Amino acid sequence: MLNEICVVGLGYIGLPTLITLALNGFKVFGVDKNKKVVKMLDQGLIHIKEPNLEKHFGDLIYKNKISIRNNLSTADVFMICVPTPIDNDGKCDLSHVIKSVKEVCQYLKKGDLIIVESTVPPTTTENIIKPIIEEKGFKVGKDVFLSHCPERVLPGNIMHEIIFNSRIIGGCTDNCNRKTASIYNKFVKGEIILTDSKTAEMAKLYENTFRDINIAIANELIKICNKLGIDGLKVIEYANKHPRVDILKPGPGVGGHCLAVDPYFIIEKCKSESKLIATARKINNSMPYFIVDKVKKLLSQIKKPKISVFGLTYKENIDDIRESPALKIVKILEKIGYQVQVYDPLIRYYEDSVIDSIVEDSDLILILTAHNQFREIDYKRLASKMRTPMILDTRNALNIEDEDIKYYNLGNIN
Ligand code: SAJ
Repeated sequence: MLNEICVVGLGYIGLPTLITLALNGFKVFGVDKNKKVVKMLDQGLIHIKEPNLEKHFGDLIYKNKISIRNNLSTADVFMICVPTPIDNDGKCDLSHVIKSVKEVCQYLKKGDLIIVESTVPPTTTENIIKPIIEEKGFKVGKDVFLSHCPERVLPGNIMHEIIFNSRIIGGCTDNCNRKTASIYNKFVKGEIILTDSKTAEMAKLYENTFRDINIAIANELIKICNKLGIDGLKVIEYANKHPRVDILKPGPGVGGHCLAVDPYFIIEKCKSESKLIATARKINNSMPYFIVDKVKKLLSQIKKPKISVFGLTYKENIDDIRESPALKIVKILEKIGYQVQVYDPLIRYYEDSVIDSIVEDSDLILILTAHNQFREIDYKRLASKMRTPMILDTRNALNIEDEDIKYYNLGNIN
């Protein structure tokens, strides 16, 4: 019987997974190496911002339905949700996964199940993780069970998607699939697909790669239209009226721990076959420089320009700044010598009056993330405080038509 589940790694995926399992009646405990995180969680406080997480978590901790620990111990199921960042050579850094699997092996007993939810390069489960377990004398599929079941939830909507999205289970054997499905069947309302581990690994990577390539199409279109003096945003709007066309949104670049990272896990395995993927990455990585060039042009006639950046997170309405193109843009602007002030109410709390002091005497509001709050701002009032009332909206989040404000987006800036 698979009675107790240990979730290893309590970040953006592990914590919501732990909560969902507990809400669905599983006996669970969570382990994280970060002592600060463990201390916070143990007090019922959450270290990440994600809708509907805190209210459930506080309640579960209060009712002793979840315990948080610094170290592993025995369990029946181990779910590995640790990060797989990219290293300096552009390759997947598997060290957290490998370390976690080795630690799990110290507590492994016959009948246990290990599920790797972390995103990994294709063949990792079979060629790297399985041998670590078998080295300890366990036969995978007979003594213990191993599957890759990639997380597919969208930050900002995790608690919904963790239940309603379909799941791909890539077990090392049919037995591994059966055991793994018996866990997800209890809380997933989407389809549960059973396959082998390398197919599951690749499907996960290609979902994000598909999106990255499609965003690159939108970003490249903006550059082309810009050169030809065409409003690229209008081109996207009109082209998308075709029943089989759906061009995504152009912007200042692609961030986050998924789209900006996962494609490299394919490139590292098959460099000469993945030219389109690599080109898309290059296009998306070039967008911060494209934006900086536009900013330079807008401010070229202004002495000691001051820029107010709105939004630092990698996308709207979340507090995550990992791989955020906004960070890169701010860094370059500061290096050039511009005076830059950042306003991001999702990262820290500001008194109402702070926004006024941020835009005071400013020459440009540069919108890099489309938080909902930014749509509710009275820009006419803010413009009256600026030295040069100019806005560059890289996310096409606003639609300002006001003769007192020079409003630019990626469609009308040349
Ligand atoms: N972006 C654009 N234009 C768009 C859409 C997104 O520039 O039209 C940018 C965003 O601003 C952001 C980046 O792309 O910087 C990524 O944002 P996202 O919302 O596309 O995706 P993530 O990284 O937050 O989450 C993705 C999701 N994958 C897919 O939608 C295929 C999610 O389902 C995955 O679980 C997650 O990656 C993950 O963990 O792999």
